Amino acid sequence: MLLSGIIVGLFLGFASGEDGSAGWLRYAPLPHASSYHSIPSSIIALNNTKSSPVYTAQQELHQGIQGIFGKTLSNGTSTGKDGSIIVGTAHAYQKSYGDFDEAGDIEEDGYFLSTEGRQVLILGQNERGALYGAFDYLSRLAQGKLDTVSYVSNPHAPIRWTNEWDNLDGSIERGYAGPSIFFENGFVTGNTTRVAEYARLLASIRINGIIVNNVNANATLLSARNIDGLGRLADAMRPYGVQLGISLNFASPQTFGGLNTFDPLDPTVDAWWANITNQIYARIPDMAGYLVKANSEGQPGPLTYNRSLAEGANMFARAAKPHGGIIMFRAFVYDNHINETNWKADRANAAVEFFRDLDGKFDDNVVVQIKYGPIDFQVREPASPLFSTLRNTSTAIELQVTQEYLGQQTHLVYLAPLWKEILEFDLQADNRSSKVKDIVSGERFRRPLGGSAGVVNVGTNLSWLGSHLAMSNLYAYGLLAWDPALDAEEILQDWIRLTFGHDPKVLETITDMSMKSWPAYENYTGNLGIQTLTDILYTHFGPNPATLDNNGWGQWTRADKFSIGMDRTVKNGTGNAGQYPPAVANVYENIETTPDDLLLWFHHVNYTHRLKSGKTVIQHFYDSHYEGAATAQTLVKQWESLQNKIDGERYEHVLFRQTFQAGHALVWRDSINQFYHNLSEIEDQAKRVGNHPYRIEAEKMTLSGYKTYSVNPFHAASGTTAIVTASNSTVGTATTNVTFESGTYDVAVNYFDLIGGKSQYELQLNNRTIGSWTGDLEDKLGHAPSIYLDGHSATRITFRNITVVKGDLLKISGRPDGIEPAPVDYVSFLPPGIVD
Ligand code: GCV
Repeated sequence: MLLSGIIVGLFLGFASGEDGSAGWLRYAPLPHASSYHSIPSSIIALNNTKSSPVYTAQQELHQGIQGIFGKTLSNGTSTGKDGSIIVGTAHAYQKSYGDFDEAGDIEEDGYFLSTEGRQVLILGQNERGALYGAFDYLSRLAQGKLDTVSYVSNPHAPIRWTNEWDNLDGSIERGYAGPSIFFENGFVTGNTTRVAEYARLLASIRINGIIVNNVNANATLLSARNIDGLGRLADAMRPYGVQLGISLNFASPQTFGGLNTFDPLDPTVDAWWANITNQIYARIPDMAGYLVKANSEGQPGPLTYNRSLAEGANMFARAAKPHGGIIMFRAFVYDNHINETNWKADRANAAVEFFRDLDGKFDDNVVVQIKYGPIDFQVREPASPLFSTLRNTSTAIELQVTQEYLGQQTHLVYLAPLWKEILEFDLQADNRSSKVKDIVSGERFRRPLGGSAGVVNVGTNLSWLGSHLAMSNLYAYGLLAWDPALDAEEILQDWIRLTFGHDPKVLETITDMSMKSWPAYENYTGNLGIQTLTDILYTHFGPNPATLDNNGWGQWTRADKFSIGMDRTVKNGTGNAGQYPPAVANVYENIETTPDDLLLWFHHVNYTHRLKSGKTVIQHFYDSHYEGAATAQTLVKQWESLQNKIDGERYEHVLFRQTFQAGHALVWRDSINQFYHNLSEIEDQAKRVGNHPYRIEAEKMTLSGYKTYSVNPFHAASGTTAIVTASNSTVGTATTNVTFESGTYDVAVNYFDLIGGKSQYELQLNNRTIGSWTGDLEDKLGHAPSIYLDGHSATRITFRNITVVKGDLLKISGRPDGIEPAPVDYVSFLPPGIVD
């Protein structure tokens, strides 16, 4: 073994502040680095062309070993290979040194890594594979995994892409980390530094393609200036083996090209696409391909001309084929004007209905890209039945790293366990093992192409995703795209060691926080398969269950006074269960065999229906919202236990978000419980819902310059009412005498923080200032903000350990700003251990 050493008492040093821009590629010094012997002394790179991923690998190895061990390596020569790291393609190695046993086992993009003997061998099937091997080796070193290894690693699937929903004006649809790194003011950005850094991060998790612009695509991307700009992006990414791809607007020949049609069977349209594709490939010969969203959510497509979706996809396929380009054609096609009064109508049926008859009709360079569930990145969905419907078509799974419906990076939700449930789900096509992961790899139905697309939406924020902890999702996405059999917790722990160091307490704490984060979020947002009960008509962030119904979007819950859930059975409902192969269909058709966590996805039941746990549906709703929100409170304490073990900058950043999450989880809990309590009129057996003994409602205080305000939706405010300043220029005050017993309390204020103003608040007890703050969360959090008092803007600030004397005068002063009228909902006096 070339490297040896014993790791004792691993405590990693860190810089006093880290901005997160290095992600997991920090190459922080390994504790006791000097005790390691036999660190390689040189690197032999088998290609020294600067744009080559092998050259990049060499640079990365220099940087990594310098950082981890403080050792400067020399560039070796092919003759003196003892003590060297040899990195390059297997082919180049064979030319210089002769054959090696594993050569035949390495597949496209794969690599061989060996630390046996007197050299380290990192040999890729291609140059990109060599770079992946170098990153893998460095990851092992950085984690102190210094055991001798010798293995081949091959990808599970050839397509491992990210999708970025970046608009040309620099905004990002469903992006929560600042503006685009790719575009600004209608054009490709002039500065590609961050693009190269992003490609580096992605290469280290073996992602090989990025679609750089929004699927809701702007045709002006195809201007000569932008094509040249795309070329610069591709140039920046090429040394990392990451290929560029773009989203296309189906109507481009007409809206941008000046033709009078975009009919895919019109020869002039065909010629137009061939011509523009040739121009793009002339600038970017290794472009990955195109992504197309057609006839979905108002986007143009072939259906306008009564052409099939396959005819539309194949038009692009013909244009890209001579260049080796791939067409990712999205299955996210549905009618968003369906009618809820029709019991049989169901958006979840759309993908299979649109694509079923097209199976086998796509050209062989087309891949149908399918969102993991039948609706849209909800907190829980069953696997899309389209995966098992398309047997003669290549498919890919679309996952979302950006947390559109999952807290928008202000709530910690580690997503690998969710993705694993889908990837490992066995659709049992033809009663044979048909796991989603093996379908999208191409293996199950013997398709030549397949893989994954992860919607990431990084921004210019130095932390990439706006939250340091959210980066575990990007890391996990890449590793699962490479090997979906990996364990979600093991992936997480590698990421933690690389991102935060080796302290066992740090490892244990962030593991625990992350692993319970998805169940907690599901518990306080939407459980039993009812979907994330967010506001689907506005920002997709806070609670608003009523918005899921009574509109054409088809994310219905069908909740009424007595019952809830979508009946998707064949015998009585929309028939969606029947879209699955029989073995799975039978499970979902039958209420007894449907797992509780998908009960309301497939069945419409009374609130008093008993779950397998013996609880009623409504009591389960109440209880799990309380449980989930309680877990969110513990995340703050867990994070605080890491103070001094994490650098100050990242510690404070995460603490701020965890504190926000804890407050917003309470907003979710109370809002959802209040909504269903109001609708069903069924009491919470534990008498918690609507009963808050530690609160003082702002509207019950003595108001001066403040007035009461009925919040919409009603359940977003405690007692349905808040207070707002009477004008947008006068300070308001709300006062009352505290009736709680004297003692020490955490004093929490729930208020609403709107975009469009930065109100200032002061909280006093007997003219003693307890705290003051500004309503400026829109600057501190990247989530989509709201201009209303609602479940998105509702938030909490807490002042801890306040000495209170019964009868003290409580006073809140609010200075409005802009459109924000310093809104306040309530004040809680929380005895130790109570959260209300
Ligand atoms: C890019 C959902 C999102 C949209 C997104 C769309 C899609 O509807 O809310 O923002 O558009 O999915 O995936 O195309």
